[in-house]
Amino acid sequence: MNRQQAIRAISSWLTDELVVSCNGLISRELASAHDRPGNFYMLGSMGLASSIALGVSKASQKKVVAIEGDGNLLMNLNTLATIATEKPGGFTHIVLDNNVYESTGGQGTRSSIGLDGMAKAAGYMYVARASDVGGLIAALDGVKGKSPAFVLAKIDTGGSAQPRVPLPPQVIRDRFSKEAGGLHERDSSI
Ligand SMILES: Cc1ncc(C[n+]2csc(CCOP(=O)(O)OP(=O)(O)O)c2C)c(N)n1
Repeated sequence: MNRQQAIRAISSWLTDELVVSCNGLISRELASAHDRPGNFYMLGSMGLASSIALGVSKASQKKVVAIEGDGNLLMNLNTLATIATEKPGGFTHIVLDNNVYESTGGQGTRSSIGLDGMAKAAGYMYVARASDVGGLIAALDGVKGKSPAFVLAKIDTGGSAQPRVPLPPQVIRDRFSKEAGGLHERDSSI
């Protein structure tokens, strides 16, 4: 399974969830395969997709999905402890693990320690691992309301390289906020 196949499988599983995806090739692939107002593409900093998703989950009634790479999760491992402790409802955390920082040239990460084991130790209510498309769909179907849920998709490197997300950050923010029920308005009134 490569990134494109994994993103397509995730896209076919999605219903009306809000999705926060990490920077780099993962957001490019999602924007290419399944762009929708309910997607928030983190264009800049690494490590923040799941933390942003947690904040969104606390401010919205909708279910939330975070999609990030192994390098992104390793940059902010605290997020596992925070999400498991906060216990958001309807929260699914998906990691596409290719064991490298592919977006910047394929430097190796240290994901072989087992990110799913870390999520389990942190206290996620559901943890599954998949390495092919059928397994990924089964892992996602297994979430069934268990939250927070963690799905580790082992993916191969390579596959298509999509163009940059063709939307300005303000457009991504504003349409996502509207879809989420006004996160932006709520934040700016604090
Ligand atoms: C704080 C920060 N450090 C470094 C970068 C450069 N950078 C962008 S994407 C990326 C690799 C992301 O790796 P991973 O999450 O494993 O996803 P993959 O690229 O393999 O799909 C790096 C190092 C960045 N954008 N922000």
